[in-house]
Amino acid sequence: MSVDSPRPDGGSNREIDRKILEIFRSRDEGVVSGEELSRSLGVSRTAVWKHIKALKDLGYRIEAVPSRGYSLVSTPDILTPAELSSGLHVTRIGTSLVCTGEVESTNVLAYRLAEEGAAEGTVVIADAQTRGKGRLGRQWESPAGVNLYCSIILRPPIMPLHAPQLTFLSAVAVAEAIERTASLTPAIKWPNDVLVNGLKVAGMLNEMSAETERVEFLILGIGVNINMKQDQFPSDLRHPASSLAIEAGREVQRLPFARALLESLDSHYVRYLARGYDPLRQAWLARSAVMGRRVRVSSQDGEITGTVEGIDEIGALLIKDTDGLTQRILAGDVTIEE
Ligand code: BT5
Repeated sequence: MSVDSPRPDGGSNREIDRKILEIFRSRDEGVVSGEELSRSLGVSRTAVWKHIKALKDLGYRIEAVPSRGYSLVSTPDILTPAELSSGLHVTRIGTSLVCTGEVESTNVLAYRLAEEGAAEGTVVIADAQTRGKGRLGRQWESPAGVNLYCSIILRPPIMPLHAPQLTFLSAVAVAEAIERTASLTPAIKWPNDVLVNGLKVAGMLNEMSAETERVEFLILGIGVNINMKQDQFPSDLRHPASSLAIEAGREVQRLPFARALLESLDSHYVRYLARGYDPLRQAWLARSAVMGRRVRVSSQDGEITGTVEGIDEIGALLIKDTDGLTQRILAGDVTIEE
């Protein structure tokens, strides 16, 4: 696993931080001597001390245990490559992690890295976004320290026509991560808003660079409201929104959530590459908030009202309209009517 990004405090040598944390966690009592750290890592005692200090600055509580060494007392809920990759079981998505403090938009950064040749599965995560992007030029409110903002670089060997299939990957993985870490019941609204108790807790923005016959890369942008408070939401919400913490009635740790998300993304993507779209489509349908429901869809072509019959082989929404005809919707905003 490569862990290769500048860390939020501007330092480098993250690999050593990661190893230090790994050594602490491999101990039952959690106490490790400075000498042992220095020997295992092949660096001087002074270097060990500097790394311990840097970890403390990031919020790790590391205490000196007289005449025995150091003890890791607690871990902050910060999204760093060292923490994310600790105990992470992935083979593609999340094998390279880029974590930064504040960025304009993780999608913009991921797009640039992809143009520069970043590998498939590279994940860009930011603590805050100054100009988080929603769909169609809208803004995504992205305050610091509370939520997850991430973008995944994929290079699937598929035609651009089939790229919308992968938009479902994010929604299914977010829904699974919510089930696993927040004990809530999520539902997916087409194409890929994730709702809890009918309120939007996550949004996705996918972007693509392609030639006629070939996808060069896809960027899956995922924003999840994890611990955002009521007064942090914009007042002009398009869809009633909430956060996992508000719905669960307790704080939700970002780290385990992000790990669960990456593992779900990875396993569904690996399966997609091996077995195609159908398992993903089934997983999406199993969590759909719109199947069989009466909905109104507004798009560039106007509005259609009807009952949702399913999604087709490229991800278009199928609606039986009021005249009994099946309409195929490729893009639009869905409102559930009843
Ligand atoms: C979306 O757009 O739902 C896509 C959001 C994607 C955000 C992620 S964060 C990581 C990655 N990097 C980016 O720059 N973007 C992606 P849309 O369906 O157009 O919804 C946008 C609308 O939702 C806004 O116009 C607001 O009304 C509302 N909104 C803004 N911030 C929100 C938030 N944090 N939670 C819920 N609703 C929000």
